[in-house]
Amino acid sequence: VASAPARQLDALVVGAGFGGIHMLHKLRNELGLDAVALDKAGGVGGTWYWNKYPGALSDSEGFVYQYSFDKELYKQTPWTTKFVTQPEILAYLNGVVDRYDLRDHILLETGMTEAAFDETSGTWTVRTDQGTIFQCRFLVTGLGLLSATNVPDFPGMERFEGRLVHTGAWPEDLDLIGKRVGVIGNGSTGNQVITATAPVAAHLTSFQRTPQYSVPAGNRTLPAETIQAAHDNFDATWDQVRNSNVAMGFVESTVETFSVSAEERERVYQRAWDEGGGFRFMFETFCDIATDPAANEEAAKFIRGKIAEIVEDPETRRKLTPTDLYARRPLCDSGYYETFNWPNVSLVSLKETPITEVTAEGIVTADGTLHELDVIVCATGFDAVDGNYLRADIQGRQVLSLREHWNDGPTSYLGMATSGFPNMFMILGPNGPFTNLPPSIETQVDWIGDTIRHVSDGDVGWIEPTPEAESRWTEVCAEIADQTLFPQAASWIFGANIPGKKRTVMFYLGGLKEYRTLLAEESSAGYPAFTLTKATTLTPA
Ligand code: FAD
Ligand code: NA7
Repeated sequence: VASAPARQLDALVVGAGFGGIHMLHKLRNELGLDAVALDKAGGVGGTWYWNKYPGALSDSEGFVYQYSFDKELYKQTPWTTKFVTQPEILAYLNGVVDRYDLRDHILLETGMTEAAFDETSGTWTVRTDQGTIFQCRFLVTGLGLLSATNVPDFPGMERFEGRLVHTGAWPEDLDLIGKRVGVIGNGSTGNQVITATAPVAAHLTSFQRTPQYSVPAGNRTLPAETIQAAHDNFDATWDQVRNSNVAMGFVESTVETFSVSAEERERVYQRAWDEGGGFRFMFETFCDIATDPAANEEAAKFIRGKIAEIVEDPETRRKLTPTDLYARRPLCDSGYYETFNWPNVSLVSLKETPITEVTAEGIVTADGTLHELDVIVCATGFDAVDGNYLRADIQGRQVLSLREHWNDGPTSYLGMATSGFPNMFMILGPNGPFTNLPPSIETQVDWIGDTIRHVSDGDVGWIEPTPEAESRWTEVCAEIADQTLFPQAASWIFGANIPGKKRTVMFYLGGLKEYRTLLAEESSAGYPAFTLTKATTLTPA
């Protein structure tokens, strides 16, 4: 079969979430380039298109979980609560797409299957699962860092006669009212699904592998004055966000846990517990919870005490109480521990009784119990950061495949570019910042836009980081991570949640402020860590 002719573009954006949408706007409306975006999803919105499970809510506060590049857009955002629900965020992103006339330039239900760089023409050729081909100078990937679903592989799963779903690919027709629901996983997502489903399900069984520390979200309708203040203080708010570490819209603590009395510590933890928010609890209370084991244990003890107060049944309480470090992404909830006091909710500790098989009727655990179910919800997380990159066939210069290049774990320079893959820019690629993500996405989109302009305007054909710069960045990320407790906890932040995946550093934990400084230094110095190949050496496509 003869293939269709390639569509010529200046730039192709893959992914239409927060990252891809902003990038497409930048390329088309600010740089005036001929650019198109594609997404394998049936709608725009990325994470917020896919995760339509009950209870899906941001864990960044709404006033900073949005774009800041357009003050007028910000003023129009109609959110009234502290955290924002999935339908609200999805509606917001659809509104952004329409506001900047992007919809006609986004191809949905179109997945990138292959991308290959041709050194002679200096262009990327991208093939899709729809048989379409694109040829472009710049390839920007916003494939999502929590997007490639991790579906467990228990014996007999194919025999289950009820519905088996993953939260990250939630079917819109699924109704959990009156059903016997089993939820595997109790991370950020599992915690939300469990809490939202218990009130409507006939019975809910939580299959828990590792107990989690969680604090209240404290989600509530905000007073009109608070919302007005966010609009009035737009510049100051975003200035603070960009000059902070986790970019969550609060001032991170500089107070050490043991520099204050035990009574003061209790008061500070309690205030954060009452205010709500996982990131506030971990970073606004004291500065050393994520770095000092003793400080970490002190905060953990406070949460364990709360679990002891909340959960009535001693056996359930024991199973729900974590004993290890408080060093995963900090969770918050809308009544998670309280849910286990409900008569229609039960908890199975998989550490004590692992799942042995799935049958037509439900899940069987090692004690021989058959948990009869109508629906199995896999809230089992994602093959984070590089998952979607490895699912596509991406070839750089000299037929180097990204899979080979990342054989020892995903790497990049500045979280956005990787050597051997010229003019390819990743939004939220490996070793990018670990923050509230929209401000990091905007930082990267601005930098990528400036870099593409630099390459387009000059006599440069392509740009790619040197292998030395990439290795150095990987080392920097590992060194910073090692100063924290995060690598010691098994979580997706270090690739520890996927069976067989190598445990590597996948984030720059140096904070957004420092990250922005490094990016500005790189571009203002004329990209010293990159190789710039002259356009004159290229043959026109
Ligand atoms: P995504 O929104 O993941 O979009 C990536 C898109 O790329 C997807 O639509 C996918 O279909 C598409 N894609 C991937 N591969 C291909 C391919 N080969 N071809 C075509 N299309 C492809 N972050 C926060 O900062 N705060 C929060 O409160 C928060 N809450 C979250 C809650 C949930 C349930 C989840 C899963 C994530 C949450 N995140 C949160 C992280 C969230 O992913 C980011 O905030 C942000 O939405 C990422 O945007 P993105 O555009 O980079 O990626
Ligand atoms: P997470 O945080 O990776 O949580 C996944 C959960 O699923 C966690 O409780 C895991 O247990 C559990 N899990 C994973 N695989 C299995 C198997 N095979 N058997 C039993 N249990 C399993 O993903 P989330 O979707 O909750 O959150 C990801 C991010 O998205 C989150 O940080 C937010 O930013 C949004 P474990 O703890 O590994 O023992």
